[in-house]
Amino acid sequence: MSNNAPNVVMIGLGYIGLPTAALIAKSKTHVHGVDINQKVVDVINKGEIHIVEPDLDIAVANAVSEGYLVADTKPVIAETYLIVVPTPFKAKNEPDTSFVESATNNIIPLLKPGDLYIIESTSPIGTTEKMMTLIYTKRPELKGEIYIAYCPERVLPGNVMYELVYNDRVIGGIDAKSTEKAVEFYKQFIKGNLHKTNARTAEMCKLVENSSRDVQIAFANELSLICDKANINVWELIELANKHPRVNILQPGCGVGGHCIAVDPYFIVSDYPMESQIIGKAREINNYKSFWCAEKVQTAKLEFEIKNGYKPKVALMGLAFKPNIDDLRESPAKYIAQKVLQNSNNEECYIVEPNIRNHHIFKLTDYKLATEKADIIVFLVAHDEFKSLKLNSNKIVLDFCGIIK
Ligand code: SAJ
Repeated sequence: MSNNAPNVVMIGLGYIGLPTAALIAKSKTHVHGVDINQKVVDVINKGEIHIVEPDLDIAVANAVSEGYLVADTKPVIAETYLIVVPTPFKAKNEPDTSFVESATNNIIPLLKPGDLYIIESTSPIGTTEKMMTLIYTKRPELKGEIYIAYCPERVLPGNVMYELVYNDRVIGGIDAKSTEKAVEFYKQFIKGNLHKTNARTAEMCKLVENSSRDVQIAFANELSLICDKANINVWELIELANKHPRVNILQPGCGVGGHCIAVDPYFIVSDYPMESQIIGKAREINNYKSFWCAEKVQTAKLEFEIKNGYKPKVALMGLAFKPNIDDLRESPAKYIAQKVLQNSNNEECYIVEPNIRNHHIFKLTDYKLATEKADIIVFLVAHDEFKSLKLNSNKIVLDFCGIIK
């Protein structure tokens, strides 16, 4: 057990802040974790966690029991301050940096010469400079006396504890000495390479990584729409095109979900609407793909009823935002299921999500039972379980994610 004053204050104990706090504490650095939610603070101080992430439970339990991680609703004096709070959206897809601003305001009275202030939250370009101005306006005597930098994370949910250590990081200070200071800090915990740049480039780098993926998925989704009209199997087409040594097309799906790829491109589009034509269009295409899938289901139901004289039973296979996870955040499959249920004309509809036991809105059905009973089977998410299903040939199958290819 250790009682020293904290070296690090971590503001925001969510999906990234808590694993990062636990990682830093593991190297016997004292971390004072801050969250506005008292329940989160209480759970962590018991050595428990409030989010699902492999190996995080053990890391937090150890950090708390050894006295290197303490959670609180208020920051205290430290040497390094990390801002890892959400940057959500206001109306019209404009990023809301008020959490970053409020976290910064809370630590401004605590800052002293020599301190290091780092933002990790995904942020619009110029946020770090804006926070620098905020700090220096309230504490002009600190001008040039503290270090300010931006360092985004790029971990994959489900593999956070590994990727936090081994992924490369991009670190951009407001000046060269801030960059150096931040690199020295991260060097203590990170084994990946640390790449130096300025704050604006580091901010843009995070946004560009996820926008690039969104644009590539939009290309695959656009191909799927063209192929549907042209009567070409898009999965076969992409497999063949990817035989080219320098072509690597991603997979179409029922849209793009999650909290990053479907969101971050708007940070660029909202500030640079005239210039970000492809980035903006990719968002539109990927959103449209979900709408298109829902319409396809509707058309298939009507055609079935006209042909057979009775209403079809429909199985909607998958609700998660991507394969083999239980996370429904910003899920296009969930959006499609909701739309199909809204348009329902009393047909029986089986909702399937093998990674979730119960859901407060959707009544879930076992995936094998649903495919046996349904007349129309709609594959929304390419979960592994679905790939081994033996489907009766009299079923109508709408495969939006490449299960039967
Ligand atoms: N998707 C497709 N086709 C594909 C690949 C993905 O339709 O070929 C869809 C998925 O089904 C899903 C969405 O895109 O709905 C996003 O999935 P993802 O696996 O690309 O990304 P996330 O949101 O789980 O995590 C990403 C990660 N980025 C990449 O894999 C490039 C992670 O590295 C980032 O740190 C994270 O976003 C983040 O926090 O920004």
